[in-house]
This record gives sequence, structure tokens and C-alpha cells, in this order.
Amino acid sequence: MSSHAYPAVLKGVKNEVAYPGADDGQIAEWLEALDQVIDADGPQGASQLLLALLNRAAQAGVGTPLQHNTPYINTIPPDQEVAFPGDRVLEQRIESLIRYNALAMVARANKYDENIGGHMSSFASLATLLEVGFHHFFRGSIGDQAGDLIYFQGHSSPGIYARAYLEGRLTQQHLFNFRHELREHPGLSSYPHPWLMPEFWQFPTVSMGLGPINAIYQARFIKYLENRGIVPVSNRKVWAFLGDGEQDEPESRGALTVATREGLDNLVFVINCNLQRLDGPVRGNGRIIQELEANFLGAGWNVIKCLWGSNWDDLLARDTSGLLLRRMSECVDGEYQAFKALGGAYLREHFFGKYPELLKSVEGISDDDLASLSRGGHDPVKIYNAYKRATEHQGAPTVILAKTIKGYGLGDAAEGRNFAHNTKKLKDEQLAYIVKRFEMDVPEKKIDHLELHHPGPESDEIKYLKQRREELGGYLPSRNSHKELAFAAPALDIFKDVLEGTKGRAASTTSGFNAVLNALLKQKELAKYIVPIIPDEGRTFGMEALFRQIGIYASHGQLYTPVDSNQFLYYRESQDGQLIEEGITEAGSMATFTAAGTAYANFGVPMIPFFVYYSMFGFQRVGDLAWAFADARGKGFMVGGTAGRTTLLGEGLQHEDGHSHVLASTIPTCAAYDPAYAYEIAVIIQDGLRRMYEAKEDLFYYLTVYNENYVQPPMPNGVEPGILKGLYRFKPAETAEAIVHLFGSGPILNEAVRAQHILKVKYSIDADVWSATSYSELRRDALACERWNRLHPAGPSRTPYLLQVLEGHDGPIVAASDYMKIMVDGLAPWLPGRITALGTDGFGRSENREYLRRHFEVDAESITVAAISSLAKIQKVPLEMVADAMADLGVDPNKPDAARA
Ligand SMILES: Cc1ncc(C[n+]2csc(CCOP(=O)(O)OP(=O)(O)O)c2C)c(N)n1
Ligand SMILES: [Mg+2]
Repeated sequence: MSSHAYPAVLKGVKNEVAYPGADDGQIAEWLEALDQVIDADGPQGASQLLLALLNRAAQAGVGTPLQHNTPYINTIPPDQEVAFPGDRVLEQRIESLIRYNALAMVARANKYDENIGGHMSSFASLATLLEVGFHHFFRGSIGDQAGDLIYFQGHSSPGIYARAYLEGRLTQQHLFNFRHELREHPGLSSYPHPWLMPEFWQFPTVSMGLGPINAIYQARFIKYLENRGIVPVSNRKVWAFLGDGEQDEPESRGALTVATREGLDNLVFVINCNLQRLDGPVRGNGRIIQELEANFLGAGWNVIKCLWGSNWDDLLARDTSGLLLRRMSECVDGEYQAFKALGGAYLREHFFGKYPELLKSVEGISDDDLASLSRGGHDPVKIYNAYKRATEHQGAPTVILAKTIKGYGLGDAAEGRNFAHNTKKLKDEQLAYIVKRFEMDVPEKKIDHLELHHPGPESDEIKYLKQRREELGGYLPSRNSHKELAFAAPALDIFKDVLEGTKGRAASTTSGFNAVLNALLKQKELAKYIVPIIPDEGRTFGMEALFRQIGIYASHGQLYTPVDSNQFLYYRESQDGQLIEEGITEAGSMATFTAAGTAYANFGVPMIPFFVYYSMFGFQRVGDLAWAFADARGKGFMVGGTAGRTTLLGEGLQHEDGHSHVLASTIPTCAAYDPAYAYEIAVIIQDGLRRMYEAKEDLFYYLTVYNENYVQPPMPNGVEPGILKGLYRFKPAETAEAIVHLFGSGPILNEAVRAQHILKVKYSIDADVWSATSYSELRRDALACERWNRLHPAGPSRTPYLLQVLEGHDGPIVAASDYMKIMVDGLAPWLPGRITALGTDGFGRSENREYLRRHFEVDAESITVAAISSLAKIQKVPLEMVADAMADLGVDPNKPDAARA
């Protein structure tokens, strides 16, 4: 007799994949032989035999049938389970308390503040999956032990708060103020937001799909830090609790093979397969668990299905006909949802009733007992075993597909119902139902008033819960902002070469940026913290010297002799490589940027990421990841290369970026700069390091760098504050007081300088040229001053930097950049009627810079005409001069408007 868990199932199932005309007898013989091997040698031996058979078939030219699904039962058979090590009774009581408090918190919030929101059903399905982790697996950071990093399903936050309340980390007041963040006693944020609760939440997850991709790259980043010797090797895990509906996001599944390629056995995904998303079933007509299994197996993950609770074990063991397994496998998720929602009698009739023999097998079981047949994700024994296997698995990441019920325990009103997701209020009797259902001991008065229930610090439950967490290293989630961790920013003069300019040689700001990066890489203390991240375009940005110099990170080292090994700058991959060549994935690069940019909090090491990419494929491509980066209080530099709609020549509409600065300006902690010259970059990066890592401000930077070559001038004296604040006078009119001012950003500053010359030589007009390094910083400062003045009308009033620096410089302003006009227009309220914006609104074209700049009217000639036109408007020059200048400079007044072309 086999010692295996589901022998009857294995032996009884007919061969459903047989081809027409297959010899049933022959197949039966083979199956029997296999059964014997399983009996004799166990699953390991059988698995070897199957592999050998597949190899033989392949040698004989037989196309081997690929099957990326296992039967619809638990991956771990009962006889391979270990005993549950905890006190099940106490753990159940603790879980019930958490369920109760989470519900009371959300219901209370909605009772007193209609539509304030909150979710009940997601956590209800996730509770046991989390609790087994909290009691037995999730390690905190303590002493030498590196804690686990946990990505919680965002909308399960009520349960996490309820647990922290039992732990004594959050007070009743906190929970009463759930979703009341702006009151006298600020409460709890809706979802995991480190920005809002910096000592608590570590990872923003609620935007579907960001948790999974960030978790994968986080696990990879741990290996990177370990391989580079920056943190000690540990067995800390990254856990990601995810929704089954969430798996439809491309970010959820798009990076699965990264995890196998990198051998991330420090990563565990737990997918809460409650078969539902917000509106209805995830795959009403199919089986999401089987779909995910195939997907993850195909990507090389270790897949553990945890589908059925222990009370199915016996039924499965008795399934001599194989009909139960067949029935389990053939039902679609829409049916499973109904089986749970509609009760035991329905289950009997529609599930077991499909086959008379199957129906017979449950004859002696009451409807109530049928209804209580549980799912794997609600059974601590099954979950414990799945987690144990997952954490012991080596060489590959693990996904646990846990079958659960949305709204579990909430009763008929929510369990498995399509509207479960939006259940926020409880009917009067519902909380009482839950108390009864989970056999809790909560005073009726508390239930009636939606009061929380804490059994007191001396209760068995709280003592047990605290002891478990103590043994595992402390409470989670917990974010350590490492406020004590800081380093002194290097002095500006380490960038001496850059500050001196290129002395007549033409070079781009991209190469200026590279020079800055190189100078940083020469800093003894700081160099090791730098993490350059590139999604494949390193050569485009002239960064290939770094390949050899600091090496490309490769977890396996370099297993081949690179084709260019005879060259000095060969493609050097190494296990301790510093540069991350992410491949063509901006989302993946952004996830690495996030892991690196928050390493100061998660690992206590102040990593300094530089994410260098094609600016067009930045914010508009991965904007939500950038938003989450800011929420996570990420630090670092995003560097948008090949910037500028007219500066990136030839590439056309999909490549030429004229709006990433608009998008960058929407992120509150992003300081965005559009520098014209290399010395500006040096000043911005030096100050960025000071602010982020010395002064410990939570912000990050966006810089655009361009590929146009021109002479990089030396830094004029005393311009540093202006560079940082966003504007300084770069080249004053030479002979007389200027009557018009030209602002320029990026390479368009050179066009302004050329316009200054044309204005003087051809029209005897004196103009000042200003470098506008950041319209968004100028506007933020002006808005802050205006707000202050509005709220403090009695004064003294504050003057925006913009007006301070323009003091005494009257006359119209023409502001031109390679970005949209709206950047400039943001300053209009403080310069009424004074400023004309020239920018690159509209779709790009494949052309050279000369034509592109004329098309978008940001070339010197267009700037000149705009300057004369604005002077004519205030009668400083005769009106005819405008038409004359247009004719003279070849600016066609009837040409199409680029904004709409
Ligand atoms: C990118 C994004 N789109 C939409 C939403 C809104 N939303 C919140 S929860 C949810 C359903 C989640 O379903 P699932 O992942 O299955 O989680 P469950 O609650 O069932 O555990 C949706 C669509 C979101 N949070 N993020
Ligand atoms: Mg779901």
C-alpha cells in the first residue's frame, strides 16, 4: 500500500490527455508501473524517472508534451506535512480579535463619517495567511538578524492596524481615527504609505501591480548588496502578499523571470486567491489558480498550491473513483464562488451532485459540515506547511497560491458575494454574528457601540502574541528611517574639471554628467554607495567606460569571454559589479531605483542611485512607480538622457521628449532641473547629496541631460544659489542696461545667447540672458510666499526668489526651453503681462535641430522675433520692426502652429 496522501486519486484518475485511439490498457500498465515506483522510491524517484523518460523521448524525436499544470489539489500531500508548532486555539482567538477590531474600526469610521471608506473583505480573506506568518515566520531586525521585508496587500491595512493595536503599538485613538489624518489626533492612513506613517509602513503597495514588481527587484537588490559586500549575507526574506485580481497588471507578471534568472530564493509571493476582484470574479469562466500556476511554473518559480483545508483530506483519500478530483478540476471559479456564497445544500446539489457516486460519498455529512469544508488559505496547518517549504526552498523564488474566500467570516451578507469588496458598513447584527461565528468573548455593549476589544496585556492572547513576536525579532511592519545615518556631502571642488568648462571643446551635458559621476566614483568613502542603473542605453549616453571601470553586476559573474575582451573598455560583468544594466525595462529599473533609493531605511546603508534613461520613457512610462518612490521617501537622482524635443534630433514623435518636466513637477518631493551647462549639473548634484544624505531631507532629483555638443563654459562667480533656486543672470547685456530679458533652459540657452547677439547687432536692442534651471522650483517657492502672504496679510510679506532676482531688471521676458510652455506659464501670476513662453508643445518630428527649433519656434530667430514683438507691444520699438525682423530672419508668420501640427 502506498504511503502517499492521495493514492486513490492518483490511481483512479483516467488519463484525460490521451490522444484519440490511445490504448487504454497500455496506459493503465504504465500508470501502474509509475505507482510502483512512487511506492518504492517516493516522489523524488518518480520525478527522476519521468525526467529520464522525457529525455529519452526527446532523443527519439518525440515532441514532449508540455503541461504547466498540476492537479487542482494541494501541492503538499498530508503525509508530507509537519505538525503545526503553535497553539492553535490561542492563535485562533488572536486572529478573531484582529478580525473583530479591523471590522469594528472600519464600520465605526463609516458610521460616523459616511463614505469615508475602508475595506473589510480583503483582509477577511487574508487574515490566516498573515497570522501564520506573524506567529511563525516573519522575522524582525534585531541584533545581527536582518528582518524580513513584507509587502502587504494595500487594502488589507485594517487588519494590520488591528494587530498593531493588540500589540500595543497603536492606541484606540489611532484606530478611531482611521482615515482621519487631518484631525487633532491624527489617525491612520487608508493604505500603506511611508510618507504618512514613516515609522510604520515600509512599502506603498495599494496601486495594483507595484507591490509585485517592487518586491522582485527588492529581493534582487538584497543579493546585489550582499554580493558587493555592502551588507552581510543573511537569510532574510521578501514576502509579497498579493491579490489574484492584481495579477492582471502587467507589472505583476512582467518581471517573473527576473526572479528565476537571479535565483531569488529569498522571495516568497503569497497570492490571496479569493477568486474575486472588485466587480466580480477574477476568472468566472476559468480558473485563476491554474492560470497563475502555469504562468509561474513557466517562469521557473517553485509553485505551492494551497487549495483545500484539512477537512478535505479524508474525502480526497477516500476518492477511489477519482471523481472528486475530477470535479474539483472541472469547476470554474464562478461556480466556486457560488458554492461558498450559497451554502452547504447548494454545494451538495451542484458540486457533489454532478456525479451520483460523488453525491453518495457525502451522504453521511450534514449540510452544515459541507458548508464548513474549508479552503487552504484559511487553514493554519496547510499554510504553515506551505510557508515552511517556501522558506526552505533553494535556488528559485516561491509562489504560494492560496485559495481563500473574499469576505471570509463576514456572513451571508458578504462572503463570496460580488459586492464583498465594497462592504464597509455592517448591519447591526453582523458584528454580533462575527463574534458568535468565531466564538469570541466580547461584551455585548461593545459590539452595539462598535467599540474595539482588547483583552488586556495580561491575557493569554496578548502574552502569546507578544512572546511570538519577541522570539521572531520584534514587531512588523516597522520602518526605520535611520535618521542617525548620514554622510557629509563632498565639497563642490571635487568637480573642479567640470566647473572649469571644456575650454573650447564641444561636449554635451550628458558627458558633463558622466564627468560628475566619475568624480563621485573616485571619492573613497562615498563611491561604494553609488548605484548607476541603466535600462540598456549606456552607450547612447557615453557611459560604456563604466562597464570596465566599475563592472556590471551579474549574480553569476561572467560565464563567457566577452566578444570585446581584447578591448580596453570591454563588457565586464562580475558578481561584485556596481553598475546595474537592467535591460530594456524602465519599470524594472524604476523598481531597482526604488530598492536602492530606500536602502537607507530598509538596510541602513545610504545607497545613492543614479537612474539614467531615455527621458521620454521615464515619467510617462513609469509615472506610478515614481509616485510610489516618492511615497516611500526614496532618494536619488533620476537622469533623463537624450532630453529635449528639438535637441534629440532625428528620432521623431515617440522619442522626442518635451513634457517630462511637466510630469516631474507633479511629484511633491521631486526637485526637477533642466540644466544648460555641465557646471550647473555639478552644483545641483553636490547640493542634492548634501540635502538628501547630509541634511537627511526626503526628496529626490530629476535632471535632464542632452546630447548636443557645445562648448561648456566655466562657472561664473557666485551663481550657485541661483542655479539651485532655478534662475540666474548668465550673460548680461554688454554695453547698456537691458530692455528685454531672455530666459533659456538646457541647450536652448545657447539659442537665447545667439538671440541676444542678433538683437544687439541687427536691432541695437540690449538684452540680458538668464539661465532658467528650474521652473518648478521657482514656482514652488513663489507659491509658498504667496500663500504665506495671503495668510499673514499684516506682513511682513515674503518676496519670491523670482522677484528678488529680477529686482531692478525691468522689461519684457521671453522664456524659451525644449519643454512645454506650461513650465514657463507657471510663473505668469508673478510677472503679469511680462513673460512670453516659447516651448515645444506638440508632437515631435524626425528632423535636424535647426528645422526642429524653427518648427517649435525656440530657435534664436524665433526668440529674437518674440523679443521685438513684446517690446513693440509696450511701444518700446516701432511695430514695423516685428514684420521686418520676421522677413529678415526668415520667420514665416503663417507657418503651421507646432502645438497642433
Ligand atoms: C492600479 C490600480 N487600479 C485599480 C485599483 C482599485 N482597486 C483596489 S482593490 C481592487 C480589487 C483588488 O482585487 P484583488 O487583487 O483580487 O484583491 P482582493 O481584494 O480580492 O484580495 C481594485 C481594482 C487600484 N488600487 N490600483
Ligand atoms: Mg481577489
